[in-house]
Parts: sequence; C-alpha cells; structure tokens
Amino acid sequence: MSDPNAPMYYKGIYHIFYQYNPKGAVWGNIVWAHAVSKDLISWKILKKPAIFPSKSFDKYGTWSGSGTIGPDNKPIIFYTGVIDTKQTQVQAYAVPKDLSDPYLSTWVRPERGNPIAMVSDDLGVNKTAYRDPSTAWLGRDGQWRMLVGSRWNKKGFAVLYRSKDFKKWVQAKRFFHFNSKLGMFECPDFYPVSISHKNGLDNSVTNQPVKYVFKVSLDLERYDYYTLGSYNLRKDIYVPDKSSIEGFKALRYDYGNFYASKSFFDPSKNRRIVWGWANESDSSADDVSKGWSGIYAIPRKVWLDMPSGKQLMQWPVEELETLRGRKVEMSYQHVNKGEHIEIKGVTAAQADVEVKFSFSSLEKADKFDPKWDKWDAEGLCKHLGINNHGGIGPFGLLTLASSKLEEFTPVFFRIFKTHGNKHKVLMCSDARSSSLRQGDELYKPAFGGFVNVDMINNEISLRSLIDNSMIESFGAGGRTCIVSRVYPTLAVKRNAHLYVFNYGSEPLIIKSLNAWSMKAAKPMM
Ligand code: DQQ
Repeated sequence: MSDPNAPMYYKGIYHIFYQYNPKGAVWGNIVWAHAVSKDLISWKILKKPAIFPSKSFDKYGTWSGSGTIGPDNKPIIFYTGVIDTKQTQVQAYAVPKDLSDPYLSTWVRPERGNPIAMVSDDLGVNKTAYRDPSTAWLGRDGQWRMLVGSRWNKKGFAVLYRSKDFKKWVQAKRFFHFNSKLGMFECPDFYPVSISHKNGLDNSVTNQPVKYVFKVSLDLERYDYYTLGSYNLRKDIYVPDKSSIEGFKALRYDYGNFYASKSFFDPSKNRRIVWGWANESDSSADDVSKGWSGIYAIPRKVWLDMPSGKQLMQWPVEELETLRGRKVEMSYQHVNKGEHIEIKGVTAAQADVEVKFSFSSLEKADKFDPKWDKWDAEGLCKHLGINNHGGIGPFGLLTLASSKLEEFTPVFFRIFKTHGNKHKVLMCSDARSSSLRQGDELYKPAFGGFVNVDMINNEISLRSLIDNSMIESFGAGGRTCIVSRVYPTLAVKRNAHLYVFNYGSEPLIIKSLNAWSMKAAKPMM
C-alpha cells in the first residue's frame, strides 16, 4: 500500500481508501482499496476495491484523490485516472452506489460527467504530471473549489477548479499557488485551522478567525512540507505568511518517513486528522518475501500552535489509548552521564512511552557552533550522533534495543545555547545502529528536526510509539514528529528492550515516565 486516499467520516463510520497493489508487494496495478472503522483502531478491510481501472477515463490507473462531504451532505470522491500508456492523467469522480449501505462498499463512476477535468492547452502543465485532486470546499460565493497538483519542468502548481453545481468544473485562470523551484506538487491539501482553539474545522468554514495550511508532497525529496498563510478571496489564491518558509526548508508534518498525507475533518469529535504513509526502508526483494510493504502512521490530530501561530502540532488520536495494556511508571529517577536504565515490564517491541525529562540546570548546554549552520537538523543528527557527548544530552530513549546493544534506535534530544540565554533543541531518530544487516539492503537514515520550544522549567517531553519496524516519536507535545522504519535482527519481539539513556554531562532527571505494553488491534467484525 502507498498513499492514503479520501479519509472521511460519514454517518458513524470512518473510511480510509488506499493506493494498493492487489497483485504484489511492490507498487503497481494500483486500485483504491477500502477499509472502514468505528473508532480508527479496529478496521475492516472490504473485499472489493472501491475504485479500480476499468473505465475509459481510468483504464491505465486509478491514482490518488480525496473525499468531500459535498452538496446535500453526500460523500463524493475525486481521483486521478490514467487514460493511456503515456500516463496522461485526468480527474474523475466516484459516488457511493447506495447511501444506506453503512460501509459504502460499492462506488460508481458514472460515464456522464466523467472525467471532470483534463489538461487544457492553455494550462501550461505536463499531462503526465497532473493529479491528486484535493478535498473540495465551498466558497462564500456559493461556488465549490478544489485543487489539482501539477508541474511544468521545475515549477510546481496547484491548479484551482470551481463549480457551481459540483458537476461542471471550470479551471481558474490563476494558479491557486505555485513555486518555480519545487517540482511536482503531489497530493496538495488545503484547510483552515483555528487561531483560537484546538478543534478542527470543516474545509468550508467561513465564520471564524482562521489561518490556512497548504501542504504539498514534494516528489523531488519525497517529504510532506507545509506553510501557514492566508487565503486571498478576491484573487482566489493562497498566500504563505512571510514568516512561513516555503520549499525544502519548510516545516514538515514529520521529519522522518511520512509521505503523501491527507487530512480530513472529523465532525464527531470536532478535530482534524492527518493520515500519512510510511514506506519500507528495506529492499524490494525483502518486500516480496514479506508479502507486503507500506504502512500508515497512527492517525494524528492536528491543530495550530498557539499563541505563536507559527507551526502545527500533532498528537496520536486518543483512541489509540484503548490499546494500552500493562503499565510501568517511574518518577524522579536520575540518569547520570553514560548511564542507561532499562524500562522493564513492557513489551518493548510494541509499546507506547511517554516521558517528561528535566534538568536541575541548563548551564552546561554547549554553545551552538555557527559552523553547524551549514547543516539542517538531519545533517546535524548524523554529524553528532549519540557518541559525541555534550553538556545537555544526547538523552532520550534507546528503542528496539538488543540485550547487549548490538542493535538499537536512539530517539533523543540535544540542547544547545544560542544568543541571549535562548536554547536550540535538536531531536533525532537515528536508524544507523538499528540493525546488524549491512550494505544496501536497508536504508538506515539519521532523521532529525529542530524543536521550537522554550525550555520552561528545564523540561521537555517525548512520546514514542514503538511497533516492531515502526517508531513514531512526538517531541515536546507534538511540536516535532519523526517516523523511523527499522528492521532489527536481534531486537525482535520478546528480545527487544527499551532504555532511557543520558550521554550528556548534566545528570538527567526522568520527571515522569509512563510506558504501556500495547495490545494488537483487532479487526472490526
Ligand atoms: N502516488 C500516486 C499518485 C501520487 C503519488 C500513485 C504519491 O497519484 O502523486 O500511486 O505517492
């Protein structure tokens, strides 16, 4: 499986569709597989794919798209159809056959009205780079709008379409947003976030103060980047805030393995949820022998950080906590330099760990070396690793560790001093020591992101969700998130261990630690 498609909530049921190869464990023969759930935890995979290549407008591919709860509160899907062997792409729609079927298990793609959009000669984009329609939103003028991602050479575009009746879609003259250097805009997502509360908002909301998020999956780097900005209604364009950097240095939902994400508004709990795809980091041959590849990160609630308004915050949906089993607790435990303390009593291969770290003082924090400015966070994580011991840190968790530490994936922070008594916080999830397997078989990156946080009370929190080959970490309450995929050979199942470590000279205080063994989710019956 690859991209999540059209996540939505309709009459008590969550739907997730996904790019899926029914014939093999690597990308190809893509259909829209479909799963349903009542709680985002227990899922039922429906037997029949919802959409599969068969129509004149999608014979050669049914690629990514989005869901909208459209006019009369009816769900509708927009997706990309590939119409020939040259990979020409068009946008099409699908609707549920029977709205009284609770799982909406059959979707129809009427000949009438399909495709809804094709590359026109004046558009100036590449026909083979024209895809991934977004969720639609209703403007104040009563017209619906949606976006299609595209490219021309190095220029990336979000093409805007408008419709008065949700049937006939007209391409707007102006691009909704573009950037001349970023290449293909895959899977664009555009939505409002409240500037006064953490609740999510429907894409069409107009009656409250909001900021807008514009997310693109940049094919050149294969990461999901977003900016925060405003929606210029007069010109019908998106304008990123001056303070919101765009491009390959932009903010990311996740500084690890997380791509082609999609968000949706969940009216049952008034929240916005983001789904992202974590691809494998092993080889295609491994995938073929496993018989599968690709998983989704735990769905995350997403909201705007306040009062800064400068970034998003993310947190695993609360329903995940229903899988928590046996709990282990610690508080006010000191970890001196060079020590690691084992968290015993949890199933370390499947665990949810929440830790609050603190220090008596941050005096010993090393100065942030101006030479390091040439690196991004990932480069710095790689450069410093955990063996380069500092004043404050590295400290954090050693996840999926073997008993003699032949294998482990450290998730950790390092804290530096910058100007005027401020601190710079680096968060890393370093897969380089995750597996004894060597060579090109595994991609073992040291992922990293900076955490824009004031070290109030000299404290910082970390939550890691560990699940065999997946480590999802949330720094400082969801300010910086990193997914790593790892393939240990020894630290497997019962032989996996979990430690807290401190390699900085200032003693670390585990102010509180709660770790739970996680139960496997049961399929929905
Ligand atoms: N995957 C889909 C495309 C999309 C890409 C095809 C992103 O629609 O652009 O499987 O991973």
